[in-house]
Parts: sequence; structure tokens; C-alpha cells
Amino acid sequence: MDLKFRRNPDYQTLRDDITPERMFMDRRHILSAAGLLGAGSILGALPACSEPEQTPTAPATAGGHAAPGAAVTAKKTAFAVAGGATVEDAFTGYCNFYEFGTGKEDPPRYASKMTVSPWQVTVEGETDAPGAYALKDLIDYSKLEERVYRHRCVEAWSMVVPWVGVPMQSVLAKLKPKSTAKFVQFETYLNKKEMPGTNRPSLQWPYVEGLRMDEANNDLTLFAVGAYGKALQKQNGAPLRTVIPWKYGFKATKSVVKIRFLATQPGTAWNKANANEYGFYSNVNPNVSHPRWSQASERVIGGKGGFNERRDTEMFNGYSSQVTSLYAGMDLKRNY
Ligand SMILES: Nc1nc2c(c(=O)[nH]1)N[C@H]1C(S)=C(S)[C@@H](COP(=O)(O)O)O[C@H]1N2
Ligand SMILES: [Mo]
Repeated sequence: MDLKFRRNPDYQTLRDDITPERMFMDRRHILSAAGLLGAGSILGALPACSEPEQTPTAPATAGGHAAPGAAVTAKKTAFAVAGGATVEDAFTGYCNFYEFGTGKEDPPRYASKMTVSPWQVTVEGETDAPGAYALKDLIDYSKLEERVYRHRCVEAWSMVVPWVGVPMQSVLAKLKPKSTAKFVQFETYLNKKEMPGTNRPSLQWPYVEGLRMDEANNDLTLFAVGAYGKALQKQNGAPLRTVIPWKYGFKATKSVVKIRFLATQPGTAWNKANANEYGFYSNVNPNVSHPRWSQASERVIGGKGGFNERRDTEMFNGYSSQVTSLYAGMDLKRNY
């Protein structure tokens, strides 16, 4: 159930991340965050990322799904952003996963404690197929696809990530939503012993997010189980996360343990924290500023142009042709 909103200074972290001081972070610091400093192995330069799960291991665990970092096979698709992917160490080293702390390097440092096997996903609400599902019964590992999408955080930075996963629509169809299901809510794993950030009220726990059913069933929307040809690292939301590339990154739910079909619009973590700043839709939109900063451009993390490269933000993050029709007749300034 929804808790009461508590105002807390920790919310400010999101804002702090986009102030000029942090935005133009000392180059040495950001290179080290991305694991790119030091001689020899670039992984070796980032202690937080040299956890054992970084090394590819046997593909299966006792839970029947690939262990974090294990190689996974995925079919290449036509979905690809031109210009090349973000270096992998930036993706695994610069993260938002507040359950492990509000710093970008907290998730890589602390997420190794999270138990990801076995893994069950509870399906409930407006469905004819409620129950507890093992991951291998939700995700067909023989049908994995690679999708290279731009990943745009509301904090005005972006990466290009080669996700590995399946279209969300293929999974939701198995879960038999009733015709009364108009929305779907996702919930993140919560374990206060394993997740140091959950002992501070930076957000209400568990982290929840949601989509309209037609958004969830759009061709672009994924359940991801991997990235860079490997099963997801824990800091990136192992073993299962959502990816909605035309929306700000916080609409993605990491380490999903619950899928809930609903007749009415669900509560979402950042909206509960600050409804004026984080709407339910949160579509990437360069024309609608965040109340405290512009969304017209973004800092490119870990790309070819270094770490201070900027690019203009695109409407719907560059996915207008696939998603504009979802919002026909809606005022996108009001439905931010
Ligand atoms: N459970 C949970 N999911 C989360 C978050 C979080 O703090 N907790 N952060 C969100 C935000 S703000 C972003 S930008 C992406 C970051 O994903 P990445 O660290 O894999 O790049 O995860 C989203 N999903
Ligand atoms: Mo984000």
C-alpha cells in the first residue's frame, strides 16, 4: 500500500546531480567512475565494479536463469541508435538505484549483496493468470533480442545501451490481463538487510512504477534481462528490469518482483516523492523543462566524445515515429 509522502533532504540529490558543479564533474573523477583510469584492466580501476559477478560465469544458476554477468545469446535487431554504445564500464559504474544509496557509485559498490537467485515474480490484480512465476517461466531465454536504445535520465544525461531482453507485450500476453486492466504497475525487490539505501527515507519503498497498458504493449517496451551480451549486473537491475526508451530513466523498474494489473492509474515512486516535478507520463520532452532545469539538451556519458559532450535532446528521445500516436489529443505540457 502507498505510504504517506515524507519530505526529506535526500530528494535534493537528484537536483544536485544536475547543478553545474556536478554536471561538469572533475574529469578524473568521472573517468574513474566509468572505470577508465589506471593501467592494465580498465575494470581494475573501479574497485566497486570488480565484484565477482562482473566475470562471465556458467550461464545457469539454481534459479534456472543466467547469473549476473553470464554470457547470454541474443538476436540482433534493427532497433539501434547510430553512433555506437556507451562503454560498458560507464553503464555498470554510473548508476541510479537508490535502494543502494543516492550516489552514482553506490549501486556498483553495494549491490553485490542482493540475492537474485532464485527469483520469483508475483502477478496479481486484474488478471486471469495470477500467481508466483519463476523467471524462466516468464522470459523465453531462447527468444532474447538485442535492442540498442538511448537511455535518457531526467537528470539530463544519456547513454546508449545494447539491452538484451524480450518485448514486454510477449510476456504480458502470457499473464492474461482482464479487459478491465488499463494500467500495469511494477515493483522492485526490497530487502533492508541487503539494501543500505532503504534504511533512509530518500524514496518510499518498495520502488514502484507504472505504465498505461498500451504503453506497456508498444513494440519498443522491453523486459530486459541483460545488456552488452551478458545477464544484467545487479547494479543495473538484475535479473529483470523494464526499459521504456521514450521515457525518462526513472520510469524503468529495476529488479522487478511484482507485476500488478490495475483498472486505475497506479502510484509511482518519484511522483509520490514530488508530483510537481515527476509526472506519471514522464515522456522525454525537450520542450517541457523540469521546474528546476532545462531538458533541451543532455550530457553524453561514456561515449566516443568523452564525458563533457552534449547533444540536443530529441522529442520522445528520438522515438516519435513509434509513440506519438499513443498521446494523440493529450496536452503534453499538462500530462508531463
Ligand atoms: N528500483 C529502482 N529502480 C530504478 C531506480 C531506483 O533508484 N530504484 N532509478 C531509476 C533511474 S532514475 C534511472 S535513470 C534508471 C538507471 O538505470 P541504470 O543505472 O541501469 O542506468 O533506473 C531507474 N530505476
Ligand atoms: Mo534517472
